[in-house]
Amino acid sequence: MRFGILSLVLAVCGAAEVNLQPRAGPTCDPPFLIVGTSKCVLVNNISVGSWHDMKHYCALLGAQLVKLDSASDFAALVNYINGEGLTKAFYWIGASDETDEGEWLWTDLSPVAMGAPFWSPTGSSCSETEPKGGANSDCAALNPNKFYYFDDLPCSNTAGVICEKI
Ligand SMILES: [Ca+2]
Repeated sequence: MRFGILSLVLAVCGAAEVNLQPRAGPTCDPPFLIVGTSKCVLVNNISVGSWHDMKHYCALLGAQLVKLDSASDFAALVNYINGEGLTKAFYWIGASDETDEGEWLWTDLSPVAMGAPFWSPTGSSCSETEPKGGANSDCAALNPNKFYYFDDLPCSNTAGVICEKI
C-alpha cells in the first residue's frame, strides 16, 4: 500500500513533465546549437565546476549562463538533453538568490519566474515547488533527478553547465 501511494505521487508529479519538440530556427555558430525558437545554447556535462566557475566558463565563450524565461524554450531544452542522452548530470543555469535571499534573479538582474512550469514540484504531495534550500542554496541548476526542473543548490556544488550565446 505504501508503495502504491508512492507510485501514485510519482505518477502525478511525472505527469507535469513537459516534452515538446524543438522547432527549426535560426542557426548558431558552433559549438552552440539552436534549441527552441531562438536560443543558441551549449550543454556541457564534461566541464564541471561551481556556479561561479561555470559562469566564468560561459563568459570565456562570449556567452552567459542560460536564462530560461520561456516555457516553450525550457521544454525544448529538456527535450534536447533527453534526446541527446546528456542525462545524469546537473546543469547550472543563470538563476541565483545570492545577493538577496529569496529574490531570484537572472544574471542580467531580471526576476526569475517562480513556481510551475520552471521549478520542481516537491513535498509529499507535490503541492509545493522548489526552491526550498534557503540561505544554503543560492544557485539554480536543472536537476536530473527531478525531470530537469529548476532546483536550488549550494553555489559551491560541482555541476555541468548550459551556456547561452549573447
Ligand atoms: Ca537561497
